[in-house]
Amino acid sequence: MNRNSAIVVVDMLYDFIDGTLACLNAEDAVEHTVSFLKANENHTWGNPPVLFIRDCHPSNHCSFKSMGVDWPEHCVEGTHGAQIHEKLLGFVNEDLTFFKGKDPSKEQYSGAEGLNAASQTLVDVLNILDCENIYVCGIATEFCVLNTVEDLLKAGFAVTVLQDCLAYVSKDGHDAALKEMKKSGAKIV
Ligand code: VGL
Ligand code: ZN
Repeated sequence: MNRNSAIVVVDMLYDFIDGTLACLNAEDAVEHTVSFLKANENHTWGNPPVLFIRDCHPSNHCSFKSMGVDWPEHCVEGTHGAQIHEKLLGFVNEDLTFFKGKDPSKEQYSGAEGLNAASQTLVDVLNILDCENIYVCGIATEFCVLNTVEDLLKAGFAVTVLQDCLAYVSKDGHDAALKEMKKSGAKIV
């Protein structure tokens, strides 16, 4: 990690950890993420920016089974399930928090489609902060992590995926997504 590095934490939200869409390895992924964040504080040049992605849906979101599609209701705006895990709260900065999935008619798996409170995108803010090397962790490997990583690579960032800091819907899906990200140019560590 150097002064041009940043860490992106994708959807480490209660519904994906122990809620309606609880993913495999989620509690361990949170623990490993906290360890990684703590181990990377207080460099000689300061702390790396930590950017959080938050899935955040209206109750009539198009991805819900009640609407005839894929997922149980999850990360409904204002509910406990949509909150970031408490162990990570000390690292959260409002300006570096990006919400996606608010439009009821659109599925948005990629963190790159999210916006912060000032309507900036993840890529806007990474560029403003002069970050080139992006460390990515979060949930779920084969959906939001995969899509976020692919978009960051397309935008020209060097991406490192922290595999101990991932949780997933299925182990096979996780393994396939890691292969795909590696093929696209991400470093898996
Ligand atoms: C996600 C399913 C539905 C994710 C979000 O964060 O990977 N998966 N919404
Ligand atoms: Zn969602």
